[in-house]
Amino acid sequence: MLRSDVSAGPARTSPHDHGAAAPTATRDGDVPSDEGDLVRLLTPAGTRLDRPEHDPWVADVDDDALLALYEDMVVVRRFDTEAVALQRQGQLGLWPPLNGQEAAQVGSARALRANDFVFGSYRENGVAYCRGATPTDLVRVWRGTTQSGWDPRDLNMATPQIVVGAQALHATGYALGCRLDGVDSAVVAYFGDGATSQGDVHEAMVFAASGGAPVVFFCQNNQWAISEPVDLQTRTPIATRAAGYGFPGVRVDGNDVLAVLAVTRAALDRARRGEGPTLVEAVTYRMGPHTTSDDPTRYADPAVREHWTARDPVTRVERLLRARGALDDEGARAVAGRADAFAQAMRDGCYALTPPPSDTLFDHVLVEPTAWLERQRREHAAYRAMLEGDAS
Ligand SMILES: Cc1ncc(C[n+]2csc(CCOP(=O)(O)OP(=O)(O)O)c2C)c(N)n1
Ligand SMILES: [Mg+2]
Repeated sequence: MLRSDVSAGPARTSPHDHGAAAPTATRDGDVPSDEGDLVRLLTPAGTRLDRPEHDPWVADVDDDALLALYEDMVVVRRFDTEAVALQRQGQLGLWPPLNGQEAAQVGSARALRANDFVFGSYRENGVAYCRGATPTDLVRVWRGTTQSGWDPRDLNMATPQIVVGAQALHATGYALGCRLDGVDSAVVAYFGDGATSQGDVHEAMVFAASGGAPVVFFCQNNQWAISEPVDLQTRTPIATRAAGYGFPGVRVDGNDVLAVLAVTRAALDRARRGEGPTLVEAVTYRMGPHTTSDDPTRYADPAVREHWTARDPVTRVERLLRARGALDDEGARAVAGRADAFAQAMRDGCYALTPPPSDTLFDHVLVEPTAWLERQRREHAAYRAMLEGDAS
């Protein structure tokens, strides 16, 4: 059972007592097909479960559609690995890995329509990929050559938010605007378990409930806020908090792409029907560091990581596809080849990004220049000239 299943449970007893109990293998060595109150449609062994309440939401997902979800996850994992390598090689300043969270991101993002709008944190690069970000879009900000990686209007997705939880407010505001405009768009706010401790997220939920905003609050509970475990931050499952705001909350196996797709589609549909927000808690695990600046070996228990390795989001879909005869070695190699090509394009695009002139920093601060800003621009130019004079 997941630790955050325990409502009002006791405080953590050791720094390693977090995230998951010891794995309980079944006789055939599989992990349990059911875990607590999680919505799950696909077991870690790749067995499709019958869940009459949720099945209709994914009734259209045939083998081809499942293959597409599998390929999305393989590509996302592959470019995430490439970005980490680029950072280690000094080509990116920082990267927030999403390893382990592929199903949560792909399943939810593929539930969206083109005219829906997404507000994410810094970790939603898998979502950005599904929204149509190019390989280069994904690294622009992390290389530090621009202040935003893409034009939000092109992807209907805001650029990464670093201020933890702030995007929940932006999402609620945008969703209230959609309602006032009478348009058929819904909004998703992505944030982490740690962000639910922020006042911004609370305020966003209060306003969304009051205004019946067509917004889905999608919490990826990856069990960590940097090195802070989730069970320090909440004594109840995060999804149960929704009841206090007066809208539904659902806990889903965040490593099950089908279940995530189903519950997100249902929540978006509810939003579009004018019935207001839903909180989705996708229970997953951050398999890597918080960012490339972090060292989780100082605080994360390797046994817990093993527990989650047995619940890998990509492996279970691959198992189902192979069992159905929809994927063989040759097919898997072809998918891996396309993932490699995307990663190579990301690397090539990264190398081609050159720093802009440093005084462009001042260009987008305010729409109309002010004397104060112009003075700073002049001072900066003088400083640069002094450095260049020193160098010659
Ligand atoms: C308002 C604010 N406080 C603190 C930070 C520093 N910070 C960056 S990420 C992070 C943890 C967020 O954890 P969570 O919401 O679970 O998201 P995850 O990183 O796990 O995806 C913190 C505390 C910040 N960026 N913004
Ligand atoms: Mg987290």
